[in-house]
Amino acid sequence: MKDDNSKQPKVDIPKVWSCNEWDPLEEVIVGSTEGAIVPMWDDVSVQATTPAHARWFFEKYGGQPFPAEMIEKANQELDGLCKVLTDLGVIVRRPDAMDFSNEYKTPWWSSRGLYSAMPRDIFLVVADTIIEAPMAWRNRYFESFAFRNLIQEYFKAGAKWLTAPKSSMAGDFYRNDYSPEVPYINGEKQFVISENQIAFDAADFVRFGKDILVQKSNVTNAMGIEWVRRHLGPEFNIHEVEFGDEHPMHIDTTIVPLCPGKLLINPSWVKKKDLPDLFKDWEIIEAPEPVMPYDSALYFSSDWLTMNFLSVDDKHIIVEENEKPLIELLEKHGFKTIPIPFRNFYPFGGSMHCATTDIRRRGKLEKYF
Ligand code: ABU
Repeated sequence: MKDDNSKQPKVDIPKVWSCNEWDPLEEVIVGSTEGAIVPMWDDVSVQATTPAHARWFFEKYGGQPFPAEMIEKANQELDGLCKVLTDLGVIVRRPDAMDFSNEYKTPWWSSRGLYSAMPRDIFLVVADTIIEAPMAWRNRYFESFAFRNLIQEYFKAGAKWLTAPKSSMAGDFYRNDYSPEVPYINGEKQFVISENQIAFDAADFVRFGKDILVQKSNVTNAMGIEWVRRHLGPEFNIHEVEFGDEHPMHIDTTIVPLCPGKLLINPSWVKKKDLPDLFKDWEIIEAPEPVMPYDSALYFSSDWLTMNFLSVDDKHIIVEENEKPLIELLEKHGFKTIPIPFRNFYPFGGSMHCATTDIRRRGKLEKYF
């Protein structure tokens, strides 16, 4: 995969440095749908967060490549995102090509891979540290290797690199008694993964400088959160939050910080009164209903990908061009939007936030609460 490494970073901050979602973006990894493989429907971890309306897609294509036309259209949109970022002066890096159709075996199970489309799920950059998540889907066990050359390059340039212990993902890691139809038992949210081994995806964390919010989900458990907390140490406060998403997997369609003091919330899952006290002095902005109908090609996600945009800095936000109500709302609140087509990427399970991971944002590690 070609990337643009021709521009050299300004050197007065580390090569890898990102503390929040809104500081000026200087370098970013953008994923790829090249070689993407459709998961099997009978995979319980996939079923737990997959909309029932998408079952036909997994039954038809499970274990096979995504249809070529879907891959091509999504990759065109990714290339468009890369061009917009490059034109804004952001250095864009891309993963290596990897054959996700190869079946691999561990002592407990076998699987094919998924894709390298969503680096946000794998890598959490906290200041100068890249945290590589252990993941919780078998088809994502080796996904980080598509990014390995990049991460090694960043390591050689001085970044810290923590890789969390991977779960065996053996049968007892998943809960046989879990049913997506029963999201709560006695008021307690249920998840398909157990607590018997460490698990988290990076996209269940959202960074506000020295405070980081995280949710338990169908890919992130309490042990995983504790692992991150201990490794980041006392300089950081890791706040566990829970909202109304019945099948949570990744927090970046639930709450999205826009800049210090402004938080966008998904009103169908987050009630203002349920936000942690941390936000008592923040302006809370409710996102408008998504434009894309939920019965369409959203195979892997909720319809709230509308909120899964990418901030270039605290005033400029790259958004999906069809999300007119969101664009209007953001502009009303003083942000400049940069609309681009990204609808064809949605069926892979995310939008621009998922499709990227920050490598460098120019700013300081601060407290915002
Ligand atoms: N990977 C982000 C998807 C979150 C959601 O389904 O809303």
